[in-house]
Amino acid sequence: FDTPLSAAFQKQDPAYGFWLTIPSAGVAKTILRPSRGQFSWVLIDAEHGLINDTHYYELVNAVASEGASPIIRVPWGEEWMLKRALDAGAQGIVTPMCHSEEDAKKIVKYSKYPPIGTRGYGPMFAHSVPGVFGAEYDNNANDSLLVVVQIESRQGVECVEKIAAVDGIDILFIGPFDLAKQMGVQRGGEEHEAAIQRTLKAAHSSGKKAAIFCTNGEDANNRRAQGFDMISVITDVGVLAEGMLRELGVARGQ
Ligand code: 3PY
Repeated sequence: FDTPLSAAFQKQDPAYGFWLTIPSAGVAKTILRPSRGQFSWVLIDAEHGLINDTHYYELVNAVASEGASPIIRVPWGEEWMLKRALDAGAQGIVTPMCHSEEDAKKIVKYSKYPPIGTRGYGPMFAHSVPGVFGAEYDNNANDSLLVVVQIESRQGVECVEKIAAVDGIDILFIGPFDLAKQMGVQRGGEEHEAAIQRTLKAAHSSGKKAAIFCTNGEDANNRRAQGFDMISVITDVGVLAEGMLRELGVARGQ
């Protein structure tokens, strides 16, 4: 089954998405509707921000009903956290702080139904999410739901080739903010950028996709030129604050 995100991977362009941190279906739809398919995915962020698992059902449905893939970032790589996000109908799961090959294997195990993994059975709402799966969910979940791990630490980068090679890992997602903090280097500095480029190369060498978080269109455009497959352009709160302040500046004649 193709989700909007996996379909976007088949085009020449990167798959663009944005970060949702406000638990509001209205916010998600307000952005997605006028974008008319230009965003193929939305990251529903339950690691940081205001979203928790009681919001998943409504947000997943809002995103899917606008033709984009709902991707949930769980707070941590715990089996029950992945299970609840998948059961709500997420088409992909992002797990933060993958530091090792063992971490990556564990995430795959938790994300897949037996015999591949140990995911418990109870997809309460996943069948009814608008769009792709319907009654075919059970038979296609293992193959079609994307397993994404974040590379955002020195340990993660040091074994990123091994992480990329793990069967069942689909996408390496760079968290540039945490990466800088965890490495103890400056964001945008030489060491930081080298770690990003190593991760991009490792993903592609293993036939996997590389994703990155950006904070504005210019940043995203640079990453597009470097060959990233999946790019988060901006966050809901970022665009709200910047847009409001920009227009206030215009109103003041600045
Ligand atoms: C990071 O930049 O650390 C992220 O995980 C994106 O929020």
